[in-house]
Amino acid sequence: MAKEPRPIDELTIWDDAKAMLKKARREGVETVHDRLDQQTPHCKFCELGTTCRNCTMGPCRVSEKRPRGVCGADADVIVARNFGRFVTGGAAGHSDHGRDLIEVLEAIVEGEAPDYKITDEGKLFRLAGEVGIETEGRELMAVAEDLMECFFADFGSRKKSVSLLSRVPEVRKEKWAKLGMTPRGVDREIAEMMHRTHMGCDNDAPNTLIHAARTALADGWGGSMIGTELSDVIFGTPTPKMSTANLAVIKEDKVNLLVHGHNPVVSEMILAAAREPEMVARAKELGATGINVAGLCCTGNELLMRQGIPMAGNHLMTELAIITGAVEAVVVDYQCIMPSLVQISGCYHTKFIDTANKARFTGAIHFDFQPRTAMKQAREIVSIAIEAFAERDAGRVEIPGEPIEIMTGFSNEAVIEALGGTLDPLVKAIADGDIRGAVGIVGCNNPKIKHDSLNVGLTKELIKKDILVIVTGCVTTAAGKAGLLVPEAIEMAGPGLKKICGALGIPPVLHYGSCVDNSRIIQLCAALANELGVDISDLPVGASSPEWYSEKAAAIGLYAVASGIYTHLGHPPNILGSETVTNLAVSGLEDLVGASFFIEPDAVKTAEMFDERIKAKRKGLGLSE
Ligand code: NFS
Ligand code: SF4
Repeated sequence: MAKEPRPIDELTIWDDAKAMLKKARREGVETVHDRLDQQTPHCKFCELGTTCRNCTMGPCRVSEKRPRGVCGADADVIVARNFGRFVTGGAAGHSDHGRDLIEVLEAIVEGEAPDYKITDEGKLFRLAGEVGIETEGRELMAVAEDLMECFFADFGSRKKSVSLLSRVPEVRKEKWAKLGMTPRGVDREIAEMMHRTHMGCDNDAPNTLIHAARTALADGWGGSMIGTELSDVIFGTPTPKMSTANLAVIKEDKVNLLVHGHNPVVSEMILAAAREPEMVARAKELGATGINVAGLCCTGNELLMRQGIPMAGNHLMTELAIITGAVEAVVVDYQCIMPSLVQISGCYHTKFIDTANKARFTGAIHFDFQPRTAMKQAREIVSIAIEAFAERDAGRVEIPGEPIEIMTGFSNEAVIEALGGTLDPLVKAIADGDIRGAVGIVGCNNPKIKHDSLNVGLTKELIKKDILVIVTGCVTTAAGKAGLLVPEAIEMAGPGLKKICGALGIPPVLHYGSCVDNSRIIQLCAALANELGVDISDLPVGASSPEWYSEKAAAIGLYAVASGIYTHLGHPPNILGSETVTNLAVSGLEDLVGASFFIEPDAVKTAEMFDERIKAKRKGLGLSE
């Protein structure tokens, strides 16, 4: 018998989402929430992490009654292997995205990418200097070529450590070296994890977890960081600007094109094509007043940070955006794109267009998007969106609410510039206790958690306690819709943050970019630690992914912890079937790397935990409250 659907009020905190969920039910459109209902209760073994499918002597499910798989692996080994592969999936996703940026840089250097250029030359030279490339008196393209080679080599097997470890405090690097946690090459760590977790290899759970941390570090200080830095080089380093968020950024009178996925290589070109006068003219011929490019998820964050495009929504809004009936096209690259979007697009006039050979969707219009032909392909894609406007059924259009203002564009470069060129004012504000500490709230939505309730709840609790919040990824839209990303949000903050952010004219919650841009946060932590001459684990900082769902979020969480940052998760990964693994994650890692995970589903309690931690760290640094 089919279950009763859960009441819409329990699914999300947002009015725009509720309106579209009602419309979905009215129009018989199935959403992620309906499918979660169909899938629950989940398999207990899988939830605990105690299922193994790594060979065909199995699959095996271990429990107290049957404690070992056919090969003899126990729960500790199985859980550690599963978690190791889970984290590795995330590291692979981020890092392969990073590699795509290196390939665009390569195409620029070789003159094979006429539509892309090096936008931030200064940053390219700075980066080259950081990784030991000679820059003095050299041509831009010669340096770019060396940088490209250096970053490609970071993926391989010939280095002792990835190059941007140059940013990490020495004490931290020594810790990693001692533990065998130094990330050597991105692809190497990923491949080694697959090797270790083959039947009959790494059968010691803590040892597997150390390598999981090494793989995650290869993502954070390698693949992701390269992704962020080269995106800045190619598309420009973000600077503060205003924009808007929620479903009302979709415009009834315009051709609406949503970009979804992660890679700015695609979405930047789509935006450029949509801004061309010929394109706009054609849209007007069909009765629209223009073309509106809006963002979903992380590629939305990329364009928001650099170009100020509006954000239609985060992960759990992606289906609902199409349900407005006003979206002409959804253009995707890869990651976090629910395959259900193809079916939902099919319920409306919406064209679903995929652009990556490594992320194809059955039923989609496919483009093999290449740097060499990018602009030509982008024009074709935008044209498909424009022509779809004629097919829109006005009777089915419903766009809820009004857009909310947000401030974006806080790269480290922009922050340091706003501070007058150095970190000193930030250090002083922390020392004075105006900013008691900082927490990065990052990551996803998960239909198991009331949409954005924790993302927003935790952010509000922390700023009340004068803890600066930095957001990326899907938390961005959450914070934005809650009115937390504007300077006026200081009214919701404690007195210290109110004073400092008020003086600088910035919000108490800073938007730092997409999920790969979490590398900006660890870079800032490293810079602060270096400035103070301490380890990252000595800083009054934390990280949180309250509503996480993805392998990438697990990789981010683990590289944060391994970098020395105390990290909160709103719900546990599938590791609870092993006491060894669970204990290591929530306490044992503290002894090894000076930080651990903590799991807490309540926003107020989580904020208290961070408060305690920050108090202790401030004390450790000799700072008063
Ligand atoms: Ni991050 Fe971006 Fe969103 Fe989560 Fe997905 S879009 S990489 S994984 S869901 S924040
Ligand atoms: Fe079972 Fe061992 Fe094979 Fe896993 S590796 S499926 S536990 S026999």
